[in-house]
Amino acid sequence: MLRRFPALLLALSPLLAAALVAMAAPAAATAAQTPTRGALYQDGPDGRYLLDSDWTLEQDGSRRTVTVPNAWNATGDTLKDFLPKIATYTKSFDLPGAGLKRDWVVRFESVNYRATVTLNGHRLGTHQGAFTPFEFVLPRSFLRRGANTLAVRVDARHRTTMDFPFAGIGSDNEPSAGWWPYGGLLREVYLREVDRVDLDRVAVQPRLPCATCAATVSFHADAHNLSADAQRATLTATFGSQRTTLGTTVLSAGGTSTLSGRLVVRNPRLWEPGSPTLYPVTVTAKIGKRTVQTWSLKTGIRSIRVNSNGVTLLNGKPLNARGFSLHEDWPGEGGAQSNQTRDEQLDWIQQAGGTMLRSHYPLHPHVYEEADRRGLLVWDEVPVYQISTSELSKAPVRELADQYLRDNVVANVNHPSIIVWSVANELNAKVGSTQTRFIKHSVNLVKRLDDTRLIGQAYAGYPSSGCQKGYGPLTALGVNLYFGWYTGRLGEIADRTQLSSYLDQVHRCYPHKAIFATEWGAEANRDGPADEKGTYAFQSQWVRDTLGVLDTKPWLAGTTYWTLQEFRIRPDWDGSNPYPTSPLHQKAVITYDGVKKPAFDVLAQMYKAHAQLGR
Ligand code: GCB
Repeated sequence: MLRRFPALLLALSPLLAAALVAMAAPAAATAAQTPTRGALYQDGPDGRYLLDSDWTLEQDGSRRTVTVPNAWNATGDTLKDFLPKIATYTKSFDLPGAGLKRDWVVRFESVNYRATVTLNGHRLGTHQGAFTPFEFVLPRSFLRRGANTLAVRVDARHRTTMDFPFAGIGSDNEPSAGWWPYGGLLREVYLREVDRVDLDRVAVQPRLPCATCAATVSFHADAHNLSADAQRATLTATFGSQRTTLGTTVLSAGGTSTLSGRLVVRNPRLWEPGSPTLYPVTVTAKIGKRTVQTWSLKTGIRSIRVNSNGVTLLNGKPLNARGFSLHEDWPGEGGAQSNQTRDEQLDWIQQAGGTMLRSHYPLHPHVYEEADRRGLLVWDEVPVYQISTSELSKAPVRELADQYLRDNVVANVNHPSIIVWSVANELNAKVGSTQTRFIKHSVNLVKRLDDTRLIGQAYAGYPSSGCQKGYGPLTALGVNLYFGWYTGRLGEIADRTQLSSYLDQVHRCYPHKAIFATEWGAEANRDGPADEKGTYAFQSQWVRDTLGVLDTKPWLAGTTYWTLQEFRIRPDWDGSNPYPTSPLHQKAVITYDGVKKPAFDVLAQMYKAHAQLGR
């Protein structure tokens, strides 16, 4: 569930609660404005208003006016810029729409890392973790006629490695991070106007038993009554030109109910790369004859499964996709990207003939919508990133992992582009009892929310790891392959010619799982000889050799090169390049500034020559 109610208010009367939690409201430096209607992505409920301009950012005793999304350390390459800190964002606004006659919800798409939110000095609640959305209902007793002040204290410092993905100073006293810890309101903030009943979760799940079969579409929607009286609400849904009802429910004041329905689509037009057919969908809530909210989205009908030979089938056709991993990072924007630069990254993937993408964390909804429209497949991962087994054995770590998994599936379940839910990246390559329990639990959690996709995990590929029983419940595996780039323990991956036999070993270990080569990459930032690590020539040859091997594995479900574009990581990163350019990670085939390296063309040529979706 995304929504949080201020805890005290559930038990106390509004007046008493307001008196108890009232704190001095921070003074907003800019004048109140009325937010404009609109959203940065299409799918979702109506009644959204963007809180984007004229936020005041207070940090280290100084104030400036910023536009949200905002990463306070989008520029600056030093350790000081890297080290996560605290800031307060304040926004003054007049209620738009019907104002105090309605109920209001505030929605944050991504805050890194810990958010404490107040409205007019009253605490709304807290949230931990970036990349997934969260919401608070704005109690009527907190709202004012005239200017309202929303304040978000953002604390990007990690208390321990139990806060993840970890970024900061590690136990060895060195900077530690898998990518630059951009701090702030990294994605946009919305106000949502609600006429008594609000739709929160909407899940539309087409199931296609065979490529020529009829599809069954199931609908689940959570309806919340934000008003102080019981409400009788009726939910209906449309899918393309068809219509169904999810039923009528009586919601007590503050109550929630999940309504479900289904319909059959005969002769569906399928979604797949090259032909990404999307159907328009609506879910509508009515009270009496009045429509109080409509949730609109687009989704596609497709199936993804693994056959008895371990070949992954998309709509019954063998899949062997090619693509890129990426990070949300752009010069000047940092991790608070605009839709324009997101589109540029997706354009590059398509220019190279790619049909797939991956990231270490849930991406902005616009990326998924574009992937849906463009016919790009997504390996969708939560940032359960390189967590040690001793950390994974701690209950708060597993609870946070559960939160990420749940919130990711709930937020992104309607995107046909997503074919794999990945529960983690690079936990211990030897799967002991702690990780075995984690995998089983995570798979069950995801399955309860969505059983229409593969469920996977990415791990570092070492021959010495052998076959791991603990991966049993997973239907997909991602193997990260750095043969001939890193050396590994006792040099076990130093030789790139060992890659082919290692991959065959992986396939023999897991003959019935979808196997993706989720990572492979070599750093490059200069001209020089092909046998010198870090040169463009080395990278081009290494890419040719590695992809040449991947191309010989017909059972592979796909691969994503690590990465599309360079990203900022940490001041002392070298990535095994003898001459690194701090703080950049440079395995990408496009520089941070957007210049293609020679290996981009090598990849593009090979990607385009490869059959990614068979017949
Ligand atoms: C990995 C990680 C990725 C790193 C990459 C590297 O296995 O999953 O986050 O950036 O290796 O370059 O070392």
